[in-house]
Amino acid sequence: MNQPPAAESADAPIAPPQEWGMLFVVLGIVALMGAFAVAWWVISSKTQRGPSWIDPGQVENKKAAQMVPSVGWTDVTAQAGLHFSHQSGAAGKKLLPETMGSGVVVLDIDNDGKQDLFLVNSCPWPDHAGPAGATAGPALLRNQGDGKFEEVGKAWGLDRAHYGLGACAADIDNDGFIDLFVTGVGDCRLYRNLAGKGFAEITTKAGLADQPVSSWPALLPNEYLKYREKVGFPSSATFLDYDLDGLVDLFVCSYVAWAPGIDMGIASTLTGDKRGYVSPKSFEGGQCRLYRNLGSGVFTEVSEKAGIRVVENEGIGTRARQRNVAKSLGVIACDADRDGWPDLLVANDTVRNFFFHNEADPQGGRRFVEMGLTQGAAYAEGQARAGMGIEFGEYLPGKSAVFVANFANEPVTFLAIDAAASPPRFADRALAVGLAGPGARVPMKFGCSLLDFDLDGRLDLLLCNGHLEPDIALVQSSQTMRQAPKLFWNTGVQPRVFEAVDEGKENQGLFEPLVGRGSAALDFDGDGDPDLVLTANNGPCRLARNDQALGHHHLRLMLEGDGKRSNRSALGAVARLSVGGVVQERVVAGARGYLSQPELPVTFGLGQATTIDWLEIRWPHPGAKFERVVVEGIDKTVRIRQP
Ligand SMILES: [Ca+2]
Ligand SMILES: [Ca+2]
Ligand SMILES: [Ca+2]
Ligand SMILES: [Ca+2]
Repeated sequence: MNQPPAAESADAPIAPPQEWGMLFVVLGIVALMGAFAVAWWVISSKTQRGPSWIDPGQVENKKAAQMVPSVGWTDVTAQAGLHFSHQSGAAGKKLLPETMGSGVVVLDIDNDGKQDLFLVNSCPWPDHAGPAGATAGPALLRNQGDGKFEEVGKAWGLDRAHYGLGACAADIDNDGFIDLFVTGVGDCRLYRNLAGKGFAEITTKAGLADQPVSSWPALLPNEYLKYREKVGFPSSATFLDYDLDGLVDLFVCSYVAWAPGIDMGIASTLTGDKRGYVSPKSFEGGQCRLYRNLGSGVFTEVSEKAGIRVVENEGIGTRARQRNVAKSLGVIACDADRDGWPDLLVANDTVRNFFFHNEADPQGGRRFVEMGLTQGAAYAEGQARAGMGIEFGEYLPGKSAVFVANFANEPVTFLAIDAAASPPRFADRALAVGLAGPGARVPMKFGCSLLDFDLDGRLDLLLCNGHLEPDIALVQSSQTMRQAPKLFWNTGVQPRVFEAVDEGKENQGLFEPLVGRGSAALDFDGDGDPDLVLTANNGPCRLARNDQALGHHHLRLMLEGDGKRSNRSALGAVARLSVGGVVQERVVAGARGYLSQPELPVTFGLGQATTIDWLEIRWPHPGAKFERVVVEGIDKTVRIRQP
């Protein structure tokens, strides 16, 4: 840095007292000149370097930034036997669903303690479908425990193709085996796990087949592009037990009011000559759905009654039309105010985000009240952003936040939660915590996952990125179709909590650019550290192995509800662990991020510590309190059943 001239005045000879007045004037002028010089330097260096963005905090947290661990990540996709490649069906028509897929769910299909994978697939449009049966379906990959997965989709009855987007998993009937829900354009599917031996589709039997999320007529190849009846367009979905009756219920996001004919009827261009993908702004909104699990294998829609439908009046007075607001892509169930009842946060694309507060329904049972606007969750910096994936977790001891992955050149939304306020309040502090700088702002973000990759006890943040327009680089210099994922290490130091991890050679297995969409953390190799599976749009998925060798210890918990008071998957359970006097909190939440769900077991990083102070668990049932649990030893996964 240039030394301002003012510094040179320190070398001037000491003046006699009577000349001090004059000296001060001279010093003042010199100091002013110095200040101008510094200002000029700052301005000119900004213009020379191009970016108009200065990332505050980068300097003040320099010490923490220098400590960012580089653990090494290896791309083990091929050697682990993952040969899945997503098929978007894109063939030049530029239909919106092509840009979106797809998600991944981590689940243990056979209760052997090893985490398996379900990768959602889309499919070709009717005019490019080819011979029946030629289209690749989704992939179900069983973890063999030797670092490899075997494809069991066909044997397990999960190989039927459809235009799939997202998925989520939980034990819907409390029989001890995890079940699966898959969203798709006009075709959602619910699969029951047959005692760890296969899946049976029960969409119709469960009452979900005739629902708005599942409407899609048989389409003729030469006519479907003219079809203008609205087609169910769900995206992310999650199971949660919103009324804590021990049965997991189902929340399904809805993107926009879409049909091929509506899409094709809207003019859109990126480069001026060819058709481009239509912005979600050009479509009407959709409506998220909540289905209550009745316990008899049937789900019933309770969206209206439970306050899930969000509308705005278009027009004034009696002639006003109620318009659906939702353009939802991500959902997270989290107990924002820590009253034991799970709330919902929904990331919307180009419109305000929703905060559904779980309250007692005066008519009995539970309901949600959408209060994003009054509680500070709707906007960031007063603006609606293009929200995609959403996450929730503890970023500093005792402090939790909601993270939203947004569009290219928009910061990550970081909503710090004031849980003490009733109802809870949210404040966007992305700038302060380091998630508004270029590394987090420039990429086109879809997936987001919180994971403690270095097992130091603090949750770090992964963003999975990729554009949707193959030609984007022609019109935007900051963008490319394939983009590198970003990983932010949690420094544990305020205000700037997150520092980017170096994308050097030893980390290339993670940071190699892809057209990223979903992301999910899992410990696939059983060594205790979280690995990552990333999905790509119209391309192969990636399994990145975490090669950390920091000597940090861990404790993993596989929680299981009793299936009576609490749901068997323990969705909504909270575990707290104290190590060295610092308390960490982890929640079992179901779906997280974009169209995806990570493993259900929770990981506590213990750093250098070899013993824990205590562990306590709060099971998800009304009036539950934290209860101490004794665990012998560390560096292992412990299965804990609700007593
Ligand atoms: Ca089951
Ligand atoms: Ca329930
Ligand atoms: Ca960490
Ligand atoms: Ca691992």
